Amino acid sequence: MNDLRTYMDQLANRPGNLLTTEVSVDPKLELTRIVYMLEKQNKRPAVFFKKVRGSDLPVLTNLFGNRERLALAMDTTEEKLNQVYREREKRPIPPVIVASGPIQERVMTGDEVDLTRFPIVHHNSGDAGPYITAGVTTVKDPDTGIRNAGMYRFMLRNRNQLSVYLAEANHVYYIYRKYCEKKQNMPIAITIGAHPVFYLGSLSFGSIDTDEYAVIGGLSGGAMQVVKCKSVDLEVPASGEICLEGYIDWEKREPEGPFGELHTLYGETMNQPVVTITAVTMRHDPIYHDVCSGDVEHQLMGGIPRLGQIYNQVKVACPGIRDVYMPPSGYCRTACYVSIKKYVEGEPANGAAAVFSADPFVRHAVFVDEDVNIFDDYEVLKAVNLNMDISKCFIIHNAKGSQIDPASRSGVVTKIGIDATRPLKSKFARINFNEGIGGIDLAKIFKNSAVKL
Ligand SMILES: Cc1cc2nc3c(=O)[nH]c(=O)nc-3n(C[C@H](O)[C@H](O)[C@H](O)COP(=O)(O)O)c2cc1C
Ligand SMILES: [Mn+2]
Repeated sequence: MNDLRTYMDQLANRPGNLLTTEVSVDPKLELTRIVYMLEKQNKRPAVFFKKVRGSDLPVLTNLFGNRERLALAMDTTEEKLNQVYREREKRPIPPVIVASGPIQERVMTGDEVDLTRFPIVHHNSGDAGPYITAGVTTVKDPDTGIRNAGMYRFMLRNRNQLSVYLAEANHVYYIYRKYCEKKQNMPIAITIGAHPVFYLGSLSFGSIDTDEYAVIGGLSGGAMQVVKCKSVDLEVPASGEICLEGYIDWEKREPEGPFGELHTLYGETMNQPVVTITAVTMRHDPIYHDVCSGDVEHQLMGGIPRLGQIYNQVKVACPGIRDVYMPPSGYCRTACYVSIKKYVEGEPANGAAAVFSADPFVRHAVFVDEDVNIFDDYEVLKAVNLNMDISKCFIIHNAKGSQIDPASRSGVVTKIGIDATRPLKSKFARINFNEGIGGIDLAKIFKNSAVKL
């Protein structure tokens, strides 16, 4: 796995993909407004703010703002991104431990820890405070010792404490519950800033027994080099920028939020665990990485890693599956489009059940025939409007969803599988609009028309 800087150099050679500025910006609201303004103009560059008020560190944000950059992170093209991700995900490569790495060039412990010196971004005015949004958190299952990684947001509380939101659907929540049952604090390591493939792999949607570091190795085509943390029994990428080491208190829960969520609405204040930071390690000149919340990048980057697992599970129900996609119109979470070559009637209902089992966040699973382009909402909607028969829709009540989904009741949702495929045996034949047009010359026919063609 390369480092973040190598990747930024690659971006610098791709027009429209990396903007930099030396003008000092405020990490409270101003920084995010700049990204949102660019977004409104349909521009989605990563933005590198070299000077940020109140901190010595620069901030990189919106790194994952388009699929082109996500594909580049995986050394592939946008067209092949989904397929490449799910294929490489199946070939994990375990990490190797190395003696030292840039992420530990500087080490601060005890009273030296001061989180307020980082340019932690306050994204939106309704947020409860500044939030770390681009941290990959690593923990270990206390029973199996298997490593788990994922992205969870952290609210700044004071010099050495954060609040963390652990969604009940995620592995980390189950692991945290195991520690609580043992009345033990859960050691954690938060890596801020690393090559984007590290982020994409941490978001992989495999089983709880999968070590996401091995997935990252598989995605990048080589073992990840990791260093042992200084104050906890965990490992982090040697080539990372910043690491916060500490633990989640098994007893303490305090109000966290509101926070402007990925679907652009503010969530409710929730009682969530408290994190104490015991050590900070970083490079001599670290880059602080941020993900712009409520923005396309949050939706896009989290969407892609979910698709591989959905694909695999649906394939059991629908052997003729072609591809899956979670469109930005559903915030890359609530809706899932699946294209299949249907061999047997009923496959879409079984397939929808598979989608829901693979990803608790999906509420609407839409199945279409293979000739429908699932990357085009309009095409999918046309298939729904033409073929959907409500009596054949598959509804599942009271299922596990997402607490921050506005349509959920404390995380419990009702889901629908929509069969928008054509019946295998239909009495309706399709019009062929190309039939017999070979000999027709429009210019000749309308040569004398009052209004020209
Ligand atoms: C930018 C971003 C922010 C996220 N924030 C959170 C969060 O605050 N809490 C959470 O539980 N999941 C959050 N997620 C989703 C998890 O990272 C994701 O579901 C991951 O696969 C969970 O891994 P795990 O099941 O191994 O714990 C976020 C994802 C992204 C892309
Ligand atoms: Mn996991």
